[in-house]
Amino acid sequence: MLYPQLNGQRMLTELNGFWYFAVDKDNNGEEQQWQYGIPREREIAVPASWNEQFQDLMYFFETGWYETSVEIPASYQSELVWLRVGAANYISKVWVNGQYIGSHEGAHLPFEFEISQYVKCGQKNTIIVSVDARIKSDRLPPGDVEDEQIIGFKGQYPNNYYDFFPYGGINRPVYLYSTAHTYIKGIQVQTDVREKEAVLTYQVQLNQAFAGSVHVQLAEGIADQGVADDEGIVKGQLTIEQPRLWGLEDPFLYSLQVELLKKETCVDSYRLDIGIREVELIGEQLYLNSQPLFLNGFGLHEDFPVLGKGMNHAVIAKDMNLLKWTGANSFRTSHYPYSEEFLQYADRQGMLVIGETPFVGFVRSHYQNDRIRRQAKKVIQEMIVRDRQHPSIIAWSLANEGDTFVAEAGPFYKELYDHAKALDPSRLITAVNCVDIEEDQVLQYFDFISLNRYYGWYEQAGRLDEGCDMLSKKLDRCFEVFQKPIMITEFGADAVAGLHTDPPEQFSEEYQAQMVLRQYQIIANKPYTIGAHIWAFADFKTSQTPSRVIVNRKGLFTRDRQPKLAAHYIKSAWNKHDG
Ligand code: BDP
Repeated sequence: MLYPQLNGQRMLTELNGFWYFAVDKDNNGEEQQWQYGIPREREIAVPASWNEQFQDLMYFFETGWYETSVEIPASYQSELVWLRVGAANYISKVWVNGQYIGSHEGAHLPFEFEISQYVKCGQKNTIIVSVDARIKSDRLPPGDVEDEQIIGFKGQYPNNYYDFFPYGGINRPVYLYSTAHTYIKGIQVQTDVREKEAVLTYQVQLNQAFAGSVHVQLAEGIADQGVADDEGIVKGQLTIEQPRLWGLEDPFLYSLQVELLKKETCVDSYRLDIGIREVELIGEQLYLNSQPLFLNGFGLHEDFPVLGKGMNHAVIAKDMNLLKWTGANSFRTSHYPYSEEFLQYADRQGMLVIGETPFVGFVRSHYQNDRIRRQAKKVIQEMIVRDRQHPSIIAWSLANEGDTFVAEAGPFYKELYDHAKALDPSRLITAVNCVDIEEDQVLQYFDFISLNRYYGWYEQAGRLDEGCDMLSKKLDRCFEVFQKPIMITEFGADAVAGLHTDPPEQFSEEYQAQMVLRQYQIIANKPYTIGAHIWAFADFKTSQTPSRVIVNRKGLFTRDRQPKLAAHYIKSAWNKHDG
C-alpha cells in the first residue's frame, strides 16, 4: 500500500487533531446506533493512544469510538476519494455518513477504503471509527494467554502477555486523499548491483487496465515507458551507470517518478524514494555494499509519555538523533512494525532496520490455531508489501521469543518463513529465540540466529563475571550447533536513573553500564556474530507487575530520553575511531 502523497495529480488532507471520543465499555455501541453519531463525551487527540490523555482511560481496554466531520473540497468530486488510517489498535470499523465502509484487524499496519460513493463533496461528512482494543489470546501480539510456560507475564495488569503496555486507539495519522479513477496502486522495485552499474527491475500495479502509457523515470536520462497489461501491470528495467549507492555515511535516495499518461495528459503520478544497496551474508559475515558490517544498536519501542504509541515526528527525530549520538547503526522494530514515518526517516538518515512482526510470546495453542496462522500470514503480507521498498530495512524478524521448544513451533514457523521469503526473496529472515538452543525447534529454518540473553540479570543475577562467562560459552555452543551467523538481539539490565552503588549492584546505573559494555565486547569479539543490540534504547511503559516499576528500566535512556551512565559507556565503545 502506497503512503499518501500530495502531488500534481493527488490531493491530500490530514484528519489529525481533536476527534470526539466515547467509551463503549460493554462493546455494544453498534446496538446503540453509535455508527450514526457517538455520544460526544469528550475530545481526544489523533494520532495518539487514548490511555494517557485522560486518567480514567489509562486502563480502558474495550472499544473506543471516534467521530470527526470534514468538509470535503468540491475539487474531489471528479476523483476517487480515499480514507486511510496509519494504524489503530486493534480491530477498527469505519462508517462514513452512517454507511458501513469496512473493518481492519491488526494494531500496527495501515488500512484504507475507497469512499467516493459515500461522500458528499463540497459538504460536511461525518467519519466514525470504532477501535476495539480488547486483550485476547488470538490477537497479535496475544494477551490473556492460558497455557503460558516460560515468559512469566501471566497475572500482570492489564493481562497482556508481553512486556509493553497495550495502548489503545488511533495511533498513527489519518488521511483523506484523492486519486484518478485509474491510479497507481503499488510500485515494486528490485535493485541488482553489478560491477559498474545497477539494474533496477520495476513492476507498477494499476487498479485496472489503462489505455495510455506508463512513464517511469529515475533521473535525467534514466527512464522507461511501457503499456499496462489487462491486469494493469507494467514491468520493465532501468540501468544506472555508476550508481550512487545508499549507505550509512551517504544514505542517498533516488526518486522514482511514475506517471500515467493519456495522450499528453498526466492522469496520476507517484514519487517513490528508493535506495540502491546490497546486503549479503557471506560465510559468517554481514556485508553492506561489499563492506563488512557489524550491527551496533538497540531494540526500541514506540513509546513516549502522554502519546503512548502515538506517532510523533519530534519523538522520531529525537530517537534518531540519540541513536546516532551513541554511534548505533541499526535497530530492531521490537516488537511490531513501526510507523511509516519512522522508516522513511531511517531511509533518509542512513540507519539499518530489522523489521519485526507482532508475533510475541507464542505458545502451543497459538501454533495449533488456524485463525492465528492465517492472521499471522496476513500481517506478514501487509508488512512486507508496505515496507519492502525501504533501503533501511535489511532483514525481517518473524518472532520475538515464545515457546519454541514445543514440536508444533517448527512447522508453524517454517510455514511463516516460506511465506515471507516468497514475498521478499531479497531480504534475510530471522526469528528471535529465548529458549535453550538444545531444545529449540525453529532456528534451523532461518537465515541467521537471533538470541535474547540475560545472563547476569535474570540468570546469574547480580553476578556479572558469571553472567559474562555464561554468555561466552552459550554463544560458542550455539554456533557449534547451528553453524550460522548469530545476532544478539537483546541483552541488558534495568537501571533506575540516579541510583548508584559501589560495588555495582542490580538496578544501579553502574551495574547496567558495566554489564552492557562487557557483554557487548564479548559478543563483538566472536568471529561468527553479526550484531549486538542492547535492550533497550529507552525505558518504556509496561503493565503492572512486581518486577516492573511503572516502566521497564532497561533503557540506556530514560523514558523522557535522558542518558544513563551506560549510554555514555556505549557511546565511547561505538565511536572508538573518534579517538
Ligand atoms: C525479553 C523481551 C522483551 C522484554 C525483555 C525484558 O523480548 O520484550 O522487555 O525481555 O525482560 O524477554 O526486559
